[in-house]
Amino acid sequence: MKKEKRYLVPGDYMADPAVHVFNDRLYIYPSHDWESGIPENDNGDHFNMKDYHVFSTDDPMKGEIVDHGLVLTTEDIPWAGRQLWDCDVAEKDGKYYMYFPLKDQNDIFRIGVAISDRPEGPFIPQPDPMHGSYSMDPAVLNDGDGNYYMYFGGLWGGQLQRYRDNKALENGATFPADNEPSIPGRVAKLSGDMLQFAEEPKAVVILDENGQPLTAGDNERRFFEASWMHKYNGKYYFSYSTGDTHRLCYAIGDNPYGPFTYQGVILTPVVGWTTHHSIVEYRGKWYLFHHDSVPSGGRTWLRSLKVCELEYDAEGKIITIEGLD
Ligand code: FUB
Repeated sequence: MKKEKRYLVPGDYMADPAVHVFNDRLYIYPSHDWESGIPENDNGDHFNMKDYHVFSTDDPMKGEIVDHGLVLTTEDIPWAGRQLWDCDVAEKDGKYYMYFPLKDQNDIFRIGVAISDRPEGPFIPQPDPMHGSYSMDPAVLNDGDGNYYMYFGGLWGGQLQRYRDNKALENGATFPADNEPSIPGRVAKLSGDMLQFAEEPKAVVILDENGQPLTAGDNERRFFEASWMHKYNGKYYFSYSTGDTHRLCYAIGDNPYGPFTYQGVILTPVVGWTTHHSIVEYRGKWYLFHHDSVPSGGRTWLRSLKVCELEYDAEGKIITIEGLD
């Protein structure tokens, strides 16, 4: 379906938008791309981000997009190595918790937490990453019953293939055969103080139409990175990027842990290698926030934030949006 779309921050390169409604206002938490000169490779070294800005608006399609400035940089984080990738923010009891992936000084992705009294930051980081955290792309669901769940993980440069049963593999990394179940994303309930996992992370299993887990060879549908969770009509919609096939897809479940049954494509491939998103309801409308590399002339590491409305059909299926529009 052809949609009206808007670039949100034309003056800078921002990617990986996590968007939430706090105090009746939309807050946008993106990655901040820049030209670091690092050559492009499959490990994602060219995504060499080092800080975050926060943006907000009361009308994503037409309103002013307020830049709240720098809210966290790698210089503030005691355990920082490199690469501040996709973050997310959750509110609890008037405090705002930013979850950010960052490589430590051994070049291993961990997930850190930074805290603010305000949704626009600045955010003060905890001295250490979350215990037992690994890989990247954290997305947090506030389930509305006092429980918060973090979804995370990503393949290739995201390092998820280096772990099984929440432990680092001794041989480094293993990918399943094409006919074996794909490597799943992970989900874990957060502790009451929002600073740690309250449990061992579990697999986010996505089933096909026959109730079988999607296989590693099914790269048009299997999970790669960029988890997001939203609820619609009481169902849990887990959405994600398929990475090397460049789609945003989704699967529906009855509870935060799943399993989830594959449903279809939210966004067809955009200009650029990565695709990443969030889905949020605001003042009675649903929106898809994502990025592409059109304004940078296709440079995959210089991405720009975009928004358009998102619609469901009568059965609750998301109507597919064209990425190249
Ligand atoms: O921005 C760096 C990485 O690219 C993100 O963590 C992935 O989801 C992809 O968008």
